[in-house]
Amino acid sequence: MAGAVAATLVLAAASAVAFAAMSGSFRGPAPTAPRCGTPPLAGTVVNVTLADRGGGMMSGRYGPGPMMGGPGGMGMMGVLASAGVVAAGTVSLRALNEGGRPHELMVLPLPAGQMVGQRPVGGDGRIDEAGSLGEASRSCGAGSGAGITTGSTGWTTVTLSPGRYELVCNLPYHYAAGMYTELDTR
Ligand SMILES: [Cu+2]
Repeated sequence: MAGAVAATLVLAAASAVAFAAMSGSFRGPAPTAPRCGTPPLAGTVVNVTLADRGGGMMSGRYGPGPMMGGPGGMGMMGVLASAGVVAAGTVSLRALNEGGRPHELMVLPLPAGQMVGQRPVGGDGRIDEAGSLGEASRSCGAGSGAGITTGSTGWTTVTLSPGRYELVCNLPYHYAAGMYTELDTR
């Protein structure tokens, strides 16, 4: 009798796990997320996707980020740009958050000889923003704000001289979780 009870419990636990896995695969942007159009943007427009596992967009195409981030297990996150090299000058970045939590997009110069993802992460989980050329962190708006919410878009227009740049999300522990990519200008 005890054996039958134990077997039932094991079955119940197994189906709970299966259900959790199924629910996870259907989790996407919240229905209430603001979908916003963007105005005409100046210069070369680069579309950037901000992603995390919560949005169901996890895949290998989000670059070399580690599987696990900082404290709390932030999981895999990524920044995907529609172009790797664009003409120097006026560049507009249009950032769509396809993840399940808020993100932002910041443009930092990439020093010669340095690869993306190599910036030291401080005790607060963030990298040094000194030298930032601009950021998109406002939902349905330009410039800086409180973060781009799930399903929403933010944008910014910057002037980039020929060189290498790193596009990052600097919300706590997001950089360490893989939220960076390179954009070069010529
Ligand atoms: Cu982020």
